[in-house]
Amino acid sequence: MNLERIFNEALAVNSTGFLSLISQVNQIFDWETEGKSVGEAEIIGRLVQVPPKGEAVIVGDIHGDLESLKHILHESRFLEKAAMDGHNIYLVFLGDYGDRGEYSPEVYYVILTLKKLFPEKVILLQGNHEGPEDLLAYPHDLPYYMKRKFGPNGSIVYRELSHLFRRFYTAVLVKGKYVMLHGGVPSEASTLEDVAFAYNKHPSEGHLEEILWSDPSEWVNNKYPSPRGAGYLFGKDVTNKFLNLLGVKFLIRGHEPTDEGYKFNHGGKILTLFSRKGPPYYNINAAYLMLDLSLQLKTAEELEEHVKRF
Ligand SMILES: [Mn+2]
Repeated sequence: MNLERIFNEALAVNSTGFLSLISQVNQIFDWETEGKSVGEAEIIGRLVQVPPKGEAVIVGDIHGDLESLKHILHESRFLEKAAMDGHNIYLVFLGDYGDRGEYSPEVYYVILTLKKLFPEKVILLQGNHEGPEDLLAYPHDLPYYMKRKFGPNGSIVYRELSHLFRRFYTAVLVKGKYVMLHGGVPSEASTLEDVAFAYNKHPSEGHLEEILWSDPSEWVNNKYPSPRGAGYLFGKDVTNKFLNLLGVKFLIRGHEPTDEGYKFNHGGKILTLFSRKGPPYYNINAAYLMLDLSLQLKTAEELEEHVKRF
């Protein structure tokens, strides 16, 4: 399967084809259950624990920008590498695949196809645009784009896809090195299980709201209600406590538009990736990360060398 073919399929697919892909990915999530190893990764609740070896391509918000997604997959050579025997490579998406870009259905089609082709290598995280119905980002244009693409069947495709969102993972942990999630630090978390099992509770009662919605701030101690209307702005103290709890050096997240495609916060301990271009953000650059997971990176400068801007 080459890249061109996947993208052409995404443009040409009908509602039956899309529904069949959703059902195949549902089956993959049925196999990837608690306590089970998926390849070399271990599943704890909805946290994926990955051993610190091999390569990882880490992608921030795509928001319906099919061109940027194609660029990242092409430049990173993910498909070729993933098809090579014994080549250890992960492709991690930090969530927010749709909305705010007109190719939202096509982007979901591509990422689900990648999951179907390489279930052990592709990790799909949940963003606030894949959140529960009553805590969903607004505007949420995906249902509109689905109807435009599939006519009346668009609402069925949307319903099935939104059920699938709730099975996406919450976080990735690379032991001793990185934690990856969509938005921010669950400030009251005191164990790894608090993160791994956050999906069990309604976001407003547990940690999921902060994971999906929060943003780091340089001017806040502890936390302050977010102007987004959900989650918090959180300070460096909250970040340090969380990184110590998990025994990792860096938090890698998406969620926030940045002009350069990436930014660091909290003394270089948080890296934000924003991997799409175009309206409504008009950022000059977008970026993703390509990492050798075995490297012992200590400073933001060392991590920054692996950021790919475009
Ligand atoms: Mn977001």
